[in-house]
Amino acid sequence: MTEATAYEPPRVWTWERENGGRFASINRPVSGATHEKELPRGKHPLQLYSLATPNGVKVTVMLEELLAAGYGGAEYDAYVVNIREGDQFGSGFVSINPNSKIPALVDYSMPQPTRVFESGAILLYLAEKFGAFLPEDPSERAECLSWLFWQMGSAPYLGGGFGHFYAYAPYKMEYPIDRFTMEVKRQLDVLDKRLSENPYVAGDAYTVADMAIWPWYGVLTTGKLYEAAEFLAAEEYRNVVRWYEEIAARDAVIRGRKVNRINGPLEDQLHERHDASDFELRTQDRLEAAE
Ligand SMILES: N[C@@H](CCC(=O)N[C@@H](CS)C(=O)NCC(=O)O)C(=O)O
Repeated sequence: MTEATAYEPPRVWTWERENGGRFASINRPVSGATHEKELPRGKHPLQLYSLATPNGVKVTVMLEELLAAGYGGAEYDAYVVNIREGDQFGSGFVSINPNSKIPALVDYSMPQPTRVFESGAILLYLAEKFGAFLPEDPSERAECLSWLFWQMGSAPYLGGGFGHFYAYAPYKMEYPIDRFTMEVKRQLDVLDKRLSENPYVAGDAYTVADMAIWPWYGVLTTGKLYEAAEFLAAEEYRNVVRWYEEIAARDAVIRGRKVNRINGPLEDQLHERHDASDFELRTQDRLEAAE
């Protein structure tokens, strides 16, 4: 192991505004709004404020799956929250998520508008609201919720740990990359073993647990997340790859991945989603051609 530059922590930490990391310009050690900005509101009961990151995609896939399954009440308006530009610190967004992270949802079909933040809470809220993608049998439900919460507890090691130090930190450091690579490979192995015995994470049925885990650990195996597939020898997790490919081919997943996407091919970017026809008419390639 190479010797790192010695860092002696001061007695009390102080905030240096520019530490060089990818998100250094927006990250702060305090919470709350930095500016006044109302949230837009569309015509549907469900209003989503998000971005097509792995955490955002979980929710747009769930909403598209609900609509594909015939739950018309899941119609939604989706707006971009550009976290690189600090939109998550606008007063309207902070009022629906005091933690200033996407995704956040407001359900106006309730007696009082109901805010939901944390992607796992949103998936569970929608699954319970519509009675879908969450098993009813108590034992099967427990298995599904165990994997849903496994994702919520595990992904910060993948994103905030591995992804940050492998892809975003201003320079490569062996110790944290080594430590988090070990943990992420262990998590992939947990998942691979589970998927060697079951078609889906919670068992025989496709559930919110798959929707939560897939955008992180599934997409990781393709190299599209942190460009790390080769480094992690991701192709060795054959059951995860099989499960990734099967879910990637679902129509609702293809649609859900496009919503609130502001990077990549223009035909895959649907910045705002207000209607099913938007996938045909309002992706960025169409909008820019019409200008
Ligand atoms: N545990 C949260 C994590 C949400 C999260 O980390 N969102 C990121 C994007 S994937 C974000 O909004 N980051 C903006 C920031 O940290 O300022 C969830 O699952 O909803």
